[in-house]
Amino acid sequence: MLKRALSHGLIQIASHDIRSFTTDKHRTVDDKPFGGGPGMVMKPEPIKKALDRVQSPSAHRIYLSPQGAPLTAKRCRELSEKPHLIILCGHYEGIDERIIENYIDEEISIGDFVLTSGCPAAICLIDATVRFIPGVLGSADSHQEDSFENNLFDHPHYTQPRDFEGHTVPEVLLEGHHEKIAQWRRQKAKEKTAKKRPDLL
Ligand code: 21W
Repeated sequence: MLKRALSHGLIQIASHDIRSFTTDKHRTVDDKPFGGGPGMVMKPEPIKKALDRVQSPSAHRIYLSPQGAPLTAKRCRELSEKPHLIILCGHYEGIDERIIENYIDEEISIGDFVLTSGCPAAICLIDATVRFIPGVLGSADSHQEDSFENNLFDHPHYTQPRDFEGHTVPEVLLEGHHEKIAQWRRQKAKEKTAKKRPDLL
């Protein structure tokens, strides 16, 4: 889907290696934390240089971190309307707090679990956001119908064969009664959501 959005000119993506904004021989991007403790912290200078390089008047700067606000479909839709996102990914224990305080508009997390860096989170954020850009999804696969936007999961899906290892397809789907099918799907969507994610209802 990202490939489609790129080839249709609906989005542009560029990635920038913060190490290429260093000036020392060893291309140092991290150092020991002031105050002591385990792990390394990303130094502010190469990050600031990288941010300056990609800055534009319309840019919205996001820092991905486990301490950010949890990402939601609503926020993805809002972000999809912004003309330019700068997504900063940390590594090691994180980045120097002065970058976050002074040069970041918003700190986002993708969930309560620990990744090794912000990079996989960036892929998730980009993927979930690009879906909201008009023309990226075909009209058949409209995000209007998605769970999290209407607080209901999708109904179950079935395809051929009718009998898979003795497990059959619900009769109602084979009878061609469209109103009955719609009613059954609404019912199943509710049941599935109530069972798996009662918090959404
Ligand atoms: C993981 C950085 C753990 C720092 C207390 C003190 C970006 C992420 C990330 C990472 C730590 C996101 C610790 C969900 C994520 C990310 C790398 C802190 C341990 N705890 N969304 N020290 N989860 N993760 N180190 O991990 O950069 S968005």
